[in-house]
Amino acid sequence: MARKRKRSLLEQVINSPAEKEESTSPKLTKYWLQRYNLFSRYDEGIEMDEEGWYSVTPEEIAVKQAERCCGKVVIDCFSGVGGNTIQFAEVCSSVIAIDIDPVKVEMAINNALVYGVDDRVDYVVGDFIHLAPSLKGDVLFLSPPWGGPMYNKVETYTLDMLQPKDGYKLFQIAQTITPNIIMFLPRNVDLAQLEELAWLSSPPLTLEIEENCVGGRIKGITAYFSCCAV
Ligand code: MGP
Ligand code: SAH
Repeated sequence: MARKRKRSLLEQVINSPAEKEESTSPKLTKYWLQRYNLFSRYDEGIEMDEEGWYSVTPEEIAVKQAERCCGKVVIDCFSGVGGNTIQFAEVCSSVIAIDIDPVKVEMAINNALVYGVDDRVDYVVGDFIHLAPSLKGDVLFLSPPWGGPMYNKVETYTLDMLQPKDGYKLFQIAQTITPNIIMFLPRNVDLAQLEELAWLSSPPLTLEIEENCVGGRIKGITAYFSCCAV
């Protein structure tokens, strides 16, 4: 009996999506080791793919970002496997979660179910750039692709390196929806460029910059733009 239980536990570990990712892609090991920082409920059935592993916002950071949006309608424009979407859904009135990759959206739906918040999220598979003219919300959250885990190989990360459009263009599109814009960016981002985004806006926007740490290590920078307090 004991031996049988041991074998089935081993099978569970080998068959779990995390172990599959880890075994096929050793470069993801460092993210897998941080899995409970990414999702505290990781063991309850969280699903990830390669880009999800290196892009998901750690839960502690996502909670903090969401606290700033209590009661609002938030558009999570690059929602990935749902690290931010879940935390927005916990405290916001509703969330529109957009991702261009249908596999990510399936995973995000599964992950929101794990956290029991799926009923407060509307999922859209699509390109944020094309969808923008039809979107309405109080706060826009942008955590776009940074160009992969090599983003930190340059000393200063400039906004033109963001994808799928450069940061200036993304910001311009975002402003057609709301002035309340939150961007999650690399820790080596050019802060002067963020200030430029704020004061070049008409009317100029307020900007608050937050350094986001987990376990004493900086993971990213959050920029909160607003015409008034978000
Ligand atoms: P990291 O620098 O790849 O990991 O990403 P870590 O563990 O800090 O590596 P170290 O060896 O430098 O200590 C740090 C965090 O940035 C990740 O947990 C993600 O939240 C975020 N992140 C990383 N990338 C490559 C992206 C991205 O392309 N898009 C978004 N939105 N977030 C990213
Ligand atoms: N904040 C997310 C991670 C986002 S990673 C989390 O915590 O899980 C960036 C995401 O942007 C990827 O999932 C990628 O599929 C998506 N993406 C890339 N181009 C896009 C576009 N044009 N429109 C919408 N999503 C896009």
